[in-house]
Amino acid sequence: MPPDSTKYNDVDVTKKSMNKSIRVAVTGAAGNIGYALLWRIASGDCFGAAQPVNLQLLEIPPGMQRLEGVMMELNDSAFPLVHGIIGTDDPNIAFQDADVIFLVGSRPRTKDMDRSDLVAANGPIFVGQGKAIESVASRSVKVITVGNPCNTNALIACANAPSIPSRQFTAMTRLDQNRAVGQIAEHAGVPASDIRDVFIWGNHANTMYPDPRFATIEDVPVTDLFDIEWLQGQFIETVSARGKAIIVARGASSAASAASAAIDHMRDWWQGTNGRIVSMAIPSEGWYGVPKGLVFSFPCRCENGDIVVVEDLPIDAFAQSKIDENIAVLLEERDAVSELLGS
Ligand code: NAX
Repeated sequence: MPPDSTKYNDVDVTKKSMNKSIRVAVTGAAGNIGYALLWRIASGDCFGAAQPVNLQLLEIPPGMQRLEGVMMELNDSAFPLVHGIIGTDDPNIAFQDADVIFLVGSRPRTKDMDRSDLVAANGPIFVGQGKAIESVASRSVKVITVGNPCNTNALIACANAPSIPSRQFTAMTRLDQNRAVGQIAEHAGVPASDIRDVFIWGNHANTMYPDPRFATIEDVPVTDLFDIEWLQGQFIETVSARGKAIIVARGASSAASAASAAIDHMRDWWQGTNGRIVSMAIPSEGWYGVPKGLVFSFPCRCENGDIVVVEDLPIDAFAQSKIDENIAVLLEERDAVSELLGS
């Protein structure tokens, strides 16, 4: 091994081959998703084994003591790729020069809340955080919104950061995509790695449409393998109700799988998808008839740090009805938060 190299916790740390450290901000860092997410970022799963990170962690004041504990544990993990950690309750400090921001922190939905309560409770958080992004983040920042209702929260953050290009704001539907892949893999008795090009249209909500029409298992179309009744019935129902089923089974909402999906989303955006189609909710530019600006999950590919919507897929009557249903729900959510979208 060269003299400036060392192997530590199974990562080869060769200083000469390392990139310059990037600043990665995570909000809600002391929450359940944060607890799973931070270790995956720190180990190199997201940005690669040659990419050091400075972690900039945001909590609200009641979460600061828990955050201190999380930071102690991160320190105790002695990750070679972690070049610094700060914890703060001020978004202007957490987002300072951030290259990547994971917007996770927000209130999870409780039994007594319906979707409009959730929009009302969490929307204002993303006004303040959008403004902080506008003021202090890197101009090329990549933002993923996980906190629910994530599509509309991304819209609010984006609207409050007018000088950052809107294509740098995304919301996460990757957990829904991964759930769809998991269902197909289980149904076919194959590993998830054999399946490609399943993706989600629309909103991260129970109206989402997991589209299996272009999916393949080892190059065989999924539509040749499974009957249409299952693909348009139980498959969609299971994927869209999966979050609730996890809460019933575990007594708590999905956290490890959500963190894993956030890593998949950002890793693909950062490192590319190598031709695969993935789901990302991004501000529409009118693709597939989705009104401009609405943060909507589309089939995407990533290359050179950019997200490109796959624009030429045929839409049948069933898919169109699902897309229309999601447009209607997202327009309603947009109307409900209109006063949070700035001028
Ligand atoms: P937790 O309640 O465990 O953690 C949330 C953390 O955010 C808490 O530590 C809280 O103090 C902090 N927080 C609240 N407001 C904040 C603010 N203004 N700034 C910074 N931090 C703040 O929830 P967790 O299970 O981690 O879930 C986080 C969010 O992800 C929820 O909104 C949840 O609904 C959402 N999810 C989104 C998913 C998706 O696929 N898009 C799936 C999983 C999850 O349900």
